[in-house]
Amino acid sequence: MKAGRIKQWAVGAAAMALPVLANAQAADPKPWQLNMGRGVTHLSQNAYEAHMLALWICVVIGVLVFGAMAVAMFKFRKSKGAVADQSLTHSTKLEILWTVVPVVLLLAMVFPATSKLIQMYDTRESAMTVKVTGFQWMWKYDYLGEGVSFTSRLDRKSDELRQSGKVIAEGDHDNYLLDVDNVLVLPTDTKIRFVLTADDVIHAWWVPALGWKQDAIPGIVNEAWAEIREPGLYRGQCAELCGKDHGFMPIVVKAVPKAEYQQWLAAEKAKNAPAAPVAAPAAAPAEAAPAETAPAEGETPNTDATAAAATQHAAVAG
Ligand SMILES: [Cu+2]
Repeated sequence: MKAGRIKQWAVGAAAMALPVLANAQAADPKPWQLNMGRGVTHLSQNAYEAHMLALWICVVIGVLVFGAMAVAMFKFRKSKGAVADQSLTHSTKLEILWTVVPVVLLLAMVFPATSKLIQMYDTRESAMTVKVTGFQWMWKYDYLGEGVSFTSRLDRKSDELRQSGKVIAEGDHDNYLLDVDNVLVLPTDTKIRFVLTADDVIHAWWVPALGWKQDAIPGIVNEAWAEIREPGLYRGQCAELCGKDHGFMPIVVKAVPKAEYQQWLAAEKAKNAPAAPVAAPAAAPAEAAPAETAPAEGETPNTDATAAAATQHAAVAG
């Protein structure tokens, strides 16, 4: 029992040390990972840098403060005959020092942090928009302007395992509760705007490798963006307690090179194609024709995605 636990700790410590030694954090969080990862986007790199700056400032402060305390306690201990100094009740010099130093430190952190936050909210000049809608308990993705949309829910194997009542062993599933049936396919090196909303309760869409999480709130459209640098599979989860199956609505993003994405998109469109000719003649009586041109015009500028999102949202709800 005891040996088993020691082994467990040893394995954990090794797993913890390995990424540090290799100086390479994988995009997805790993068990026993202590530091945050760098992620695969510009924004995640920004978050990592802001975090490391604050972390190192805290480390230096910690070493200085606890070091001074340790020295004081050891050097001026009672057994050595130390007597407490009761005369120091006020020192203007010290007060100025311990006001100025924190102000300088805060300023050193606030300027880079602010510029990073501004970048984070700048969704202009994005090449495409994906609408993310949270449902109890799955996600729906709409590639706005492309006519491609699908839902993404927990993979069947995870679902069966979780409902089987058995204790999950290591070999049962490679990505237990972190796999989905339909992954969100995105192109790399492309500025992708996300508009996020929800159909029922508040959810939050979170893929750590992208560097942000954003609330998905019914009746509100939130924005975010990502430009993924490396192709790969990035996993995430809902990050807002949204009901009993909150833990069972994972997210999987598959980032592929642009050409591959275009192929995938064409294939998805082809899948939906057979339905289109059937719908078109039905909605084409003479009088409907002018009305039909209006939404087509509105669809072209990307700026109107909020309205488009609202329309699609209503369609989903119905
Ligand atoms: Cu949730």
